[in-house]
Amino acid sequence: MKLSRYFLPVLKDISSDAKIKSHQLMLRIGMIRQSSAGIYSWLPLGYKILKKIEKVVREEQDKSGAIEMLMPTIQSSDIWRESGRYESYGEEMLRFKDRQDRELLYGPTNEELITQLFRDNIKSYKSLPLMLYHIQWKFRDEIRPRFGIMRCREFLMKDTYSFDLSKEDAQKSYFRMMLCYLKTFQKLELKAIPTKAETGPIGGDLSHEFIILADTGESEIFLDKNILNFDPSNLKYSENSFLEISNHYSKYYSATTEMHDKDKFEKITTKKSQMIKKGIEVGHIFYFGQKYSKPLNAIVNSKDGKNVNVYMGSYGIGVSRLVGAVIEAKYNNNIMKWPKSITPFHVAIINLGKKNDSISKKAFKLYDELLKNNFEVIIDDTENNPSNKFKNFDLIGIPFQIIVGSKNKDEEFEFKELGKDTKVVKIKELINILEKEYKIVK
Ligand code: P5A
Repeated sequence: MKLSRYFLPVLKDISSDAKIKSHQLMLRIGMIRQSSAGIYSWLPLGYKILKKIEKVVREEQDKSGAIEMLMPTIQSSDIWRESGRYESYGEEMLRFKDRQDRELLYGPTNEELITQLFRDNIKSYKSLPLMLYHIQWKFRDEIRPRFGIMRCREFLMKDTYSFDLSKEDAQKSYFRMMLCYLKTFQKLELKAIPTKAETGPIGGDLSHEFIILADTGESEIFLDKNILNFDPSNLKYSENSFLEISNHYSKYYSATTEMHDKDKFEKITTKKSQMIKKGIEVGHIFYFGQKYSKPLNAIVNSKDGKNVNVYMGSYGIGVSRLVGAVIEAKYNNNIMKWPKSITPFHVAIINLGKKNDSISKKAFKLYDELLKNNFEVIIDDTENNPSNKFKNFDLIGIPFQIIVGSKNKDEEFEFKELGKDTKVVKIKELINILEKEYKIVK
């Protein structure tokens, strides 16, 4: 991509409404623009990152055994009346009528719709266990949308729904998804802590929020430091792993403010291991048993011929919120560095030459060579002054930069990984380094 042909409106001044660094950066480097309160357009750079996060989330879902589908954004009020949530969901639900005077709503979540699909299509225990997910826009008429895409009204969510024949099986599904989430956030270079949480309007009696520690977070959490020592990377999707996770997260304390039990906290943690931190909720999982399958009549025939209301759970990841959460975690001292799994481009070429001079030609030759090797490359071919170019690319956050100027010999380039020292390399070495760095995502 040539920067001169891209749509990357960089701002010098941003509105004072942007209070946290992710909101400020996303406006500054032209990732998003607000179209009305809590509703955003995703410009090319922001959209590219959003899509890459979606891809990481999807890959891990698929590996866990969940199956992708797509439900609509608009739902009928009928099933919400059946579940009893049409009234109780309150003002956060955007309701409207079509030309036939039918009551519709813009889905804030999909428990009802998926339960209806299940009820109408699955009759036997032989189809269980089943996990279905989709990645779809949601609308919640938040009373106070704020912090850009972190708490907005229209947002992208990945929501999974599990169906099991018994409570025990449903709890295995719950921990299967917990493992999947731990692996997903690890791929995004984030440390997310499963924290006991309230179930709110989704309901049920078991729930964890996944919290990323960040001073700008809206949630307060109380935890035992030891909870952080858990590495999910080598765990397979097996009952042993589910047990290991369940043991670890019930052994060490973590709770949101609403669930915090001061006496228990003092009793089972030591002064040295106690932490009280702010964090961002990037995911939330729920086990709610038969809460929806009973009113909506989602019944399967069991092996011994009995009718059983299916046991369910639902599991959400704020895909669009994650873009902001990654920035909160990675952006410091005017330098952003995207995790390699989601960087919008693999490498940036900062061309310090003028139009068609020998430096520019050298930069474009390198650009062509990198494209030929399947890298996603952006080249700064604008007439901006060099210090502006450097400043912008430190904000845009592509992990690797190649600077093409007059300093180096013909076949050599200045190469640097953000936050590290510059080195001089030849093109072959450059390609080798990048290939090694991106072997997972290429
Ligand atoms: C779980 C999946 C649910 O809706 N139903 C289906 C369950 N859970 S939740 O906690 O309410 O939302 C899941 C995740 O979505 C993100 N999120 C938001 N992101 C941006 N703006 C919002 N207004 C917003 N509301 C929720 C969060 O990451 C949350 O964990």
